[in-house]
Amino acid sequence: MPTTTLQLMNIQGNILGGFRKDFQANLFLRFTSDRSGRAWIKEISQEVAASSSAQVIEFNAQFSALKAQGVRHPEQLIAAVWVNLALSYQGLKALKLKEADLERFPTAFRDGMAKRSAANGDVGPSEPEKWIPPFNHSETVHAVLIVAADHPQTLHQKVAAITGTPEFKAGVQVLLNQPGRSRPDRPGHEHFGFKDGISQPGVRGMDTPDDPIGNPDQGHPGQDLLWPGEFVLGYATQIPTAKEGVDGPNPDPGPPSQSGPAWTCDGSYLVFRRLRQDVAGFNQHLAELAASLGWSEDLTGAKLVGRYKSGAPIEKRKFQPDPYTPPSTDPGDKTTGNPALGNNTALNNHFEFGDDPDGALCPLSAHIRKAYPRDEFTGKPKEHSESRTQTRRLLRRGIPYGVPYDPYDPASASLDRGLLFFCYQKDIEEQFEFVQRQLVNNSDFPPKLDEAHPLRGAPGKDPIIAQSANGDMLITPEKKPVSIQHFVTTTGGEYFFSPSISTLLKIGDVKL
Ligand code: N7H
Repeated sequence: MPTTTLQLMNIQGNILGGFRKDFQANLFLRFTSDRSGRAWIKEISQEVAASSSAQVIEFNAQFSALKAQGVRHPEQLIAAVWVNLALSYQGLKALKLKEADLERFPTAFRDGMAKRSAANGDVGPSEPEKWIPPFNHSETVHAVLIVAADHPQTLHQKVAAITGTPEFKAGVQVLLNQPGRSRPDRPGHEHFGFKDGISQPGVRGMDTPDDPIGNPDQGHPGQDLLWPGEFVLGYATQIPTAKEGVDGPNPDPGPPSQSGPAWTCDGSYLVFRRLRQDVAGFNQHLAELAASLGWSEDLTGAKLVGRYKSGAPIEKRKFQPDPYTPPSTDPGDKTTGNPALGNNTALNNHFEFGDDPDGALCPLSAHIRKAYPRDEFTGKPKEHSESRTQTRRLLRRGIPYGVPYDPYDPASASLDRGLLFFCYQKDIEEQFEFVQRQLVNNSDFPPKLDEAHPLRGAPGKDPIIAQSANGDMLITPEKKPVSIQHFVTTTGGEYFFSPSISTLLKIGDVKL
């Protein structure tokens, strides 16, 4: 199998490494002028260069090694503060990059998120006019500076140092500082209570197979290794058609990813969405839904997401009896959220949906089945489904914002909390927008398989992130579709480009 050499020192660290810090400041910026904006970019490029994918990957490996040795708080032994920068199309324009170069960028990026809102499903309570400033058109966002640290003090110090320089003061205005922080009460879980950050695409040249001889095309079991060009420009991509004789996605390298001018190499498109979560509403709805179905709340939640709150995939539940939870009335349900399974990288991603074509275990429209359908039938010809799906993947880098919901505090329900959703990809239209439009918000996805597997109606929209007020979900083939209410609202967002470190330096030096 051909390998690939990634220019990790030139690729920003949140793209391939992923910051994975508990505290993150997200500064949405406006450049005062092209000259002073570039002067500041020259200055901040040094910080970004010290937060490359090479450094972040190495740090994360050390951190994981300490954890594996039983160190409970590795952040008390090793620490790092990371800084990355991404620019919007309006930002590139404000910096007065060459017009001919700017015109080469794809339409989705040039439009920006607000202009694409109707097709992305951001309507009603999620429409851009209702977003918080500056995303509601009150100001034009030129850039997002992401600063991430293990401790709040080090984060504040770094942000103060960055925003205190003469170059920053002259060149940049902070439109919004949106803090993100992992849940202190349940680290690694998002506000509805589910473990997040479990499944990510494997990247060839970065992730290595657990079993190089027996299973060379997967990192951890079930984690398909993809060509890095799906996420970073300038590298081999996935081939969207099956390879004869190969069960699974086509393992061969496709043509290198290209987008925009030549200087986009080693860069990546970044989608940011500020998603508000109504946790009290979700909890109440879950309780009512569970009562009406005669299931436990744990099982009902798992049916909506595709994983239990512990992270255990519902596709595996028949193999994992859980002695602590009484069995529900669901036929075949012997288990539930076994935490050991949720944390076990040999098991927690090792499943497909093809063996569950009617959604008897995992509903066809469960969140993780919609957002990454694995070997699901996605349309004819059937044999290409899995290879096609691998061209729609996202490197997710989300972090919660706001304090966790406290059911004993009446004032807690109305507080603003949710997820700062970040994801990197080679093509916004073919990846994030495709997932959002053709999968999440499409009640007919996945399509009818064949006459042997007739669906009793449409699978329904994604029960977690579809923005409509409510909708029907085929929660199990044995029952009628159930009415689902939605509790996630878009309150802001933008499309950015995260350039290579050498490109940032060139922008700073006015060489582009
Ligand atoms: Fe989702 N949730 O808590 O229910 N997500 N997500 N997501 N999501 C995932 O596997 C959640 C959002 C994807 O590879 C898990 O890491 C919430 C958007 C994808 O099997 C959980 C919000 C988009 C995956 C959640 C939210 C996606 C995924 C399981 C918003 C894209 C990987 C943990 C508030 C448009 C699927 C894990 C795979 C997993 C939740 C947003 C996409 C628990 C609450 C906007 C691709």
